Amino acid sequence: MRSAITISLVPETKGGPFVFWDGLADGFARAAKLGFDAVEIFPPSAEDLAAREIKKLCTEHNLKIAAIGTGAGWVKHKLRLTDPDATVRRRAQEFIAAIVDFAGSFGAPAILGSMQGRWEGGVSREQAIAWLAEALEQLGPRAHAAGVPFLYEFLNRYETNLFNNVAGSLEFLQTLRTQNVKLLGDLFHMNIEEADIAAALRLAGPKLGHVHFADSNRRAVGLGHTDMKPVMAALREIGYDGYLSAEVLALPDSEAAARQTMASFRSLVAG
Ligand code: LER
Ligand code: MN
Repeated sequence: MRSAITISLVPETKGGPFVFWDGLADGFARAAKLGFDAVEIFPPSAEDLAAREIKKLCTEHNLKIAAIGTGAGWVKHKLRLTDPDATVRRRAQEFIAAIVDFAGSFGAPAILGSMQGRWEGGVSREQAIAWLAEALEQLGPRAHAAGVPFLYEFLNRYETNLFNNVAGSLEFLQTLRTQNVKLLGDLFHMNIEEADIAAALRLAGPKLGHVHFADSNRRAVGLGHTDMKPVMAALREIGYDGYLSAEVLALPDSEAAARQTMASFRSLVAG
């Protein structure tokens, strides 16, 4: 398993669960100094990312891109894959596709989290799920062309009413033709929704594509009450060899959250 840490380039998400906030050069330098393997980037859009600058930073700091998030499509642009308006759904899919392509060129997957939206108002659950499936049937193969999976992140009940746990998400993925959508298990959401996080990870098995490494309270691992021993045992048991990517609050500050994450990563992965 490899370590990663988040950099948000979206001022509108200030106070959200990202560690570094002061631009790519700053985030890369600080991640490298603490010994992380990779960074996960949360950009305003694909167009706001400069491939050359990122290539240079990856080389200079010997860091990989773990994944790129699409959440700004919702937070900043109010785009959701399950919006009742067909134009909004189409723009949402294009927004994500551009990030899939950009991330793919770095050998990294894109993440669908909050842009999945929710079913509500005149949109039935069946309809919302059908729209989500339709989008994933495009995005999965698109990511496959770059040799990476597309990551579907189930969220806790306060953030979506589509899928909140591994069991429901897996059942949904099994209805898709594409086999290239993998699950992102965010340990914060899982702490809220799963009866047993370790059992849920075992159930996900080879379908687990990425992990958001966060404690019960969205702080760095070690600063909440999630029992990480069984979680790590489950990840080892399923042969998970992806990233543990810190999507956590910058508390008490970015540097301390990053250091705490690295200390936890080292003791849990080596232990
Ligand atoms: C996205 O990765 C996520 O976990 C959301 O809870 C952030 O709003
Ligand atoms: Mn997450």
